[in-house]
Amino acid sequence: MNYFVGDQEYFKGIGKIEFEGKGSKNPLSFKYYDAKKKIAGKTMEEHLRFATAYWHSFCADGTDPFGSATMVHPYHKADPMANAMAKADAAFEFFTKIGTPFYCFHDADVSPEGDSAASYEANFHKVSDGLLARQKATGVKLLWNTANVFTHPRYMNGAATNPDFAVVARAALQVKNCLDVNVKLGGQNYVFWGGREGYMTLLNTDMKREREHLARFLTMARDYGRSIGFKGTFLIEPKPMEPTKHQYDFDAATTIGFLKEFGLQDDFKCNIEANHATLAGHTFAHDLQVCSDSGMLGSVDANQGDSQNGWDTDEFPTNVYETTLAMLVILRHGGLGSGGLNFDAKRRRNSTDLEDLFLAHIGGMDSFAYGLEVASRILEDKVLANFVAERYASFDSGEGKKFAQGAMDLSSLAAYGKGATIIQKSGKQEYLQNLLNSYLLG
Ligand code: XUL
Ligand code: CO
Repeated sequence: MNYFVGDQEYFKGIGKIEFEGKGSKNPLSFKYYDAKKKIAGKTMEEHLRFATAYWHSFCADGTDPFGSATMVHPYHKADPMANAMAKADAAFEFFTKIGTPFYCFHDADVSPEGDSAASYEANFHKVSDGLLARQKATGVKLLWNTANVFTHPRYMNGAATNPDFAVVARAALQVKNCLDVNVKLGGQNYVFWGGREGYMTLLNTDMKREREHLARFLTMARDYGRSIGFKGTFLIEPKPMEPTKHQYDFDAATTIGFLKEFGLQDDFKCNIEANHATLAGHTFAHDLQVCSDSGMLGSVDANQGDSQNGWDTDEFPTNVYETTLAMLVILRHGGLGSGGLNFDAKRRRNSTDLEDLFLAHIGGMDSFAYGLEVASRILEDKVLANFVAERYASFDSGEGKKFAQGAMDLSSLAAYGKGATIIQKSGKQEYLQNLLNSYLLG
């Protein structure tokens, strides 16, 4: 069987990546990710809902601020539209071989803008017809798409928050087209990441006005999306900084507050990226938990940062401690719903073999599969749940219960406090960390 879609195979010599188990020495095989294996009533594939990110996998060429391209794409063509179609062939060949059931893209990843707004629209609709045909041929689905309203110089002062109305409207043209394409492709979510929605200095910025414009823009996008039949979830992807100094969607808590302030909480949830959470000074699990507690956990950009480097290094996730803690939150939440785990991650710029893209995804998929298995065992045994329930038990009966139910005022609470006996109780952090390790190390 051919696992590629077009006439040409781009990832030659690499077939479908299979589960071979942890004893396998074959680097091009899964050691833990067994798509059809059932865990707590669902298959691994259903729990994890992996997606490949188009931009890092098929567009990025290794360029960094200090060096030029290191990666040669075998599908590269001089003509921009021919290049877009060949890239789509390579992308769907990859999705099918690696076995990610979903993919994600920006408009600019899949389609050339051309030299006018009209060519942008025409090209995008032509390429998206090609993507639809490839989705039908392979069964791969769109987890989400988004508008790239941050790379082009016109967006240097922002997109929806640009001080120039003409630029705000030009960004709307892209978002409208992206929503049209989303509905055409049956997208399950639609993402807003505000890379340039923020500011560099307050000296030139009316922050109140910019936040209001952002909310107005998102409301218009929500209304347009619903009017054309988009039934999925709108997602905001928080990030504290980079490229702007202060981004308005700093972290999950800030974003949820913003959505509630402007009445968008019923249509929008968060897309939590691990390396954005750590850039904001949180752990990945913290931002997932904040979303879960507010019913706002939409989807995940699965990657990891570097604990010595401060910035968004977008590495493939390999840290099974972190993936386990993340899967604990996700399982307790009841799963990702229409969201998924999108590898917003790039191989290093000196990982230049074609097979490196496969190895990177295999590592990420195995790390989350391992995290899923461990987290599921911990939840099944209720070891953490029982400990935490016991820790808060004083709110389950008597005066504590009255407090929790809002049946006390400050005077009665203070009166209880006057006579209360306080017994010191350990938080047992080291005990719990050792327990977690005993599950992780099997
Ligand atoms: C940038 C980032 C984006 C979004 C989509 O840090 O994460 O790729 O995921 O625009
Ligand atoms: Co991201």
